[in-house]
Amino acid sequence: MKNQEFIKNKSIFILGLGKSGLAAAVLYSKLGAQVFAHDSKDLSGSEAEAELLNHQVKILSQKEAETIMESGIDFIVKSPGIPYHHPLIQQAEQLNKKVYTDIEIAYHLSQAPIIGITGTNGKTTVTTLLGDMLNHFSQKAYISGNIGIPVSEVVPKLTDKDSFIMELSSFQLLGTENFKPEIAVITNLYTAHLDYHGSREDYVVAKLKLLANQSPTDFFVYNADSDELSQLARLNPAQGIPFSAQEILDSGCYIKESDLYYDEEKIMDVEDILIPGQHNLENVCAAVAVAKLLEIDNASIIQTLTTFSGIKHRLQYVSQFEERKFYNDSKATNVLAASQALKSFDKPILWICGGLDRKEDLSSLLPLVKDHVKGLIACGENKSDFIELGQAAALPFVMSCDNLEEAVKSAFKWSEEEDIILLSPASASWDQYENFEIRGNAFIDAVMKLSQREKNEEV
Ligand code: UMA
Repeated sequence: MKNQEFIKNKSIFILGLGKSGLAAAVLYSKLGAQVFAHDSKDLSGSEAEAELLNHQVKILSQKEAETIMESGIDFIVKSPGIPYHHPLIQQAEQLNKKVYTDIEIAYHLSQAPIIGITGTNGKTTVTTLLGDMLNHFSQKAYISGNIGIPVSEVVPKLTDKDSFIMELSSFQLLGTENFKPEIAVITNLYTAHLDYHGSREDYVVAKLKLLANQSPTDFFVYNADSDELSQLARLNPAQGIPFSAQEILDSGCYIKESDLYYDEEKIMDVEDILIPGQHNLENVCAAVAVAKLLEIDNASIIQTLTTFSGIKHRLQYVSQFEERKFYNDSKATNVLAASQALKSFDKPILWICGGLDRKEDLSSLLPLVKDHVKGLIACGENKSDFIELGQAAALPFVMSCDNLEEAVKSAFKWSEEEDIILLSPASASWDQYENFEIRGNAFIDAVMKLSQREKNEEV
């Protein structure tokens, strides 16, 4: 690790001891800092407490934390989700102490160049695709950040031959000062996290900290379908690399006549890309643009795009059986997410839907159901609302089920070759499952059972 003097012999206060705070406290302590930490949760007897004590981290109460803040803390590293109106942050700011997030420190320490990926949607997919492409190319890629792997766990492993791929949230970016990625990626900019940022303007300001320190030797990979991002690319000193899933571009990554291109070169047929949906084409273009900048060969790019079946539970390809494709979109816990899924296929869908009854208005789904769905199988607490929706769309097959195993069996019975069998509940899972992951796994199990049973019957 470079610049270790940034940490050594410093007094650092860590606010929040979730995944990222815990990893940061341990790392800074190993690098010779005196580390104080506070969490509003009582950690007594936990594994986290044992690990912190093992690394000489002092866990403080709120009162003790207020006192220590007055007496010689060099800077604060806070968990990304803790708001700036937190009393200890307010106190730190009054005392003119710097308040960082872990990515600022990781930037100072990293031997490897940073690829920073943000955006409202798609950042996890782009991060994962890119990591996979780099790994196929036999270069070591380390993915980290908002994807669930704290940057402080990864930074000690890096050499200058590696790539440090970070998925970055607006919360993380807000706590940066000198942070600078060699390659910055913004997938898109909508509106999110208003409860934290207060306004779209402030949310965008946080996201754009990604570009704040870039210079002409750096790169900015941006979605050219967004006027806002295209304008930013003109203003940013870094070299702009556009991508588009809608327009043919003069350079960068784009789709032309059903083929995926980078600059003048055809990379592959879009048809061979495994993850479905227009939104995923955008993610693919973003990842390919970065891959080409890193000089990853086309074979590695193609290998990823023909085998990567999606982030688990987000329009995840499960399997193909008797010419039907099965997709698990259990993460679609609301109407908007399910409508994206329905739009993603140009083949008829047998749609398994329903879950916790939040009295959501389903009417915006009606045109999509009419255009894309051939059969609707509703499970869960709100199944009667989905049945009504299926009837309003005059679908030939509409039925309710008690569980996913039954639903998968019925969907298969009604399906024909080339059809899509999709779980996209448009509802939360808590009526029948502990969380959406367990629901998605139940769907995958049901698909596996079905294919096994049908195969046994054939024998
Ligand atoms: N806490 C306090 N005081 C408070 C509030 C919270 O002490 O007033 C404590 C909590 O008790 C908790 C800790 O602070 O122990 C914060 O835990 P956390 O779960 O919020 O954070 P981490 O476990 O460190 O996880 C963070 C990211 N969480 C958030 O940004 C909210 C994770 O992103 C990230 O994967 C992880 O670091 C590793 O880098 C998650 C996320 O939800 C997936 N991100 C948001 C999103 O994707 O929309 C931005």
